[in-house]
Amino acid sequence: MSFINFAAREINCKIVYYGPGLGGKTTNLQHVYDKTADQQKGKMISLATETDRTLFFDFLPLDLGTVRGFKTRFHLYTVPGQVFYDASRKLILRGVDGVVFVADSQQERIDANLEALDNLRQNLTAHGYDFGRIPYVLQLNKRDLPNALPADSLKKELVRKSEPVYEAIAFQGTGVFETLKEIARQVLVELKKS
Ligand SMILES: Nc1nc2c(ncn2[C@@H]2O[C@H](COP(=O)(O)OP(=O)(O)OP(=O)(O)O)[C@@H](O)[C@H]2O)c(=O)[nH]1
Ligand SMILES: [Mg+2]
Repeated sequence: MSFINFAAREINCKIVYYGPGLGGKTTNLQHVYDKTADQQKGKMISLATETDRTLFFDFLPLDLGTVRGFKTRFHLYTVPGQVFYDASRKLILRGVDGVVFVADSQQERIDANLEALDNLRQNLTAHGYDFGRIPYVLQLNKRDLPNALPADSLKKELVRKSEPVYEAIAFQGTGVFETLKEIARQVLVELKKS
């Protein structure tokens, strides 16, 4: 639910990067942070284990211009992908305006992708969101790896509602901003309806 602060003429939107462990969610945010000008971004906050797995979340505030005189600020979050952190994932989805699902293209991660996708739908439902209607983008990450499945077979398994799909190599930055622009666009379309 985007939060509109009339006094400050600000609109705050929340985008959550969801997906299986080690799929590249944190890497997406890191790339956005690295390539965004200082005046457009706030501090990136990461709560991670000593092996760089996300423990609770990553957080990055971004200013992406104005809509009818209101400054639009996007708060990007990632969830921890490891299966046993479900309580955190659920909490982080609270108030979400748009979801990016970062899938791991590797053949051996197909079950992990499907499990994370089911988990996303369950947690959205638990918060009263309709998965069919929430702004949503599917990112197929790790396209550089030799054991990556063909994009078409991944789409067959993972596309749920004719959502836009982007191929990515997050650690090189490929596809990262394309994904972000599309989810931001969808969120703004919803905002203009309300
Ligand atoms: N080969 C390859 N490696 C990648 C790519 N994107 C990310 N990685 C690597 O995959 C590993 C995991 O990336 P993270 O961004 O930490 O994954 P995550 O989804 O945040 O993982 P959790 O926090 O545990 O849920 C890191 O070593 C990244 O450098 C990619 O496109 N290709
Ligand atoms: Mg992470």
